[in-house]
Amino acid sequence: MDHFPLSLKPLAGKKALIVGVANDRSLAWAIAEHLHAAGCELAFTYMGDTLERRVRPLAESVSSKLILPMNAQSDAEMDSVFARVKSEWNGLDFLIHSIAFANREDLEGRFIDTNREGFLLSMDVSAYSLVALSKRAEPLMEGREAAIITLSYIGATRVVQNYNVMGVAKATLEATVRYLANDLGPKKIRVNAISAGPVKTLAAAGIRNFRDMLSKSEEKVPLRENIEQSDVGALAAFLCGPGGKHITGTTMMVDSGAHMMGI
Ligand code: 0WE
Repeated sequence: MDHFPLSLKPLAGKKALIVGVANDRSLAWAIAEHLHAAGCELAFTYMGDTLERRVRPLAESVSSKLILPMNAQSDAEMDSVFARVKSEWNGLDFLIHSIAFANREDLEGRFIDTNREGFLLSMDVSAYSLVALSKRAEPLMEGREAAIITLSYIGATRVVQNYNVMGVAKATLEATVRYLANDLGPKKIRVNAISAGPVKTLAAAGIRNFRDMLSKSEEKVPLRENIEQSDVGALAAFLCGPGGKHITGTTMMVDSGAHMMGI
């Protein structure tokens, strides 16, 4: 048995759509770099002109020819993205979903103060978008041993001060992963979440006391060091490769062991 086939580009010829790169610190970008290093061809989406200016040079640095606008709240824009992916690639192996949003005022104070609009906005962008994208990816992924990966956080299952409505949205996202994995399993499409420890990205910038949170967690976690973006990239590449073949419906923790500690 050839347990360790030698291949420098284990994902050569595979195609991935990456949703959620904001800049070179993004978890989605670390995943893109790892998939690119494994030989994968990449497509990217961005939301708005400001992010386009950040995403386009990054995408071009990995020879991406598909750089497309997409607001996660727009069905029509999602349709356009998948129409382009179909016409350019006629198939898709991997979908990376790395987007979330809550109103800034909903990421502090008491969760109980979340209003209907803020709650639904966070759910729509952070959780429903995975359903909407997976539905469109399904016909392109059939017969390819494809994989869908999303990003979560421990606030989904434990109360994290100030994470508030995002925690509820991430709980929904993790349950969404299980139901999608059940629906798509018969088509050999795997669906998993990566739950990452805190990292300094644009999404974390401006979160109150985030620096304190990082230094506190570094002192307390079993491995005594915070994660890096590349830890998430490496796990995503593993899940997309042969090691992930029978892994679906899970949330994998990349958090230096934080999740299993009491208090
Ligand atoms: O999921 C997240 C944050 C996602 C996020 C970030 C922002 C900042 C800007 C969602 N919506 C917004 N809206 C904005 O206006 N993380 C895992 C990072 C994060 O955010 C926190 C954390 C951690 C960790 C918020 C409170 C407490 C901890």
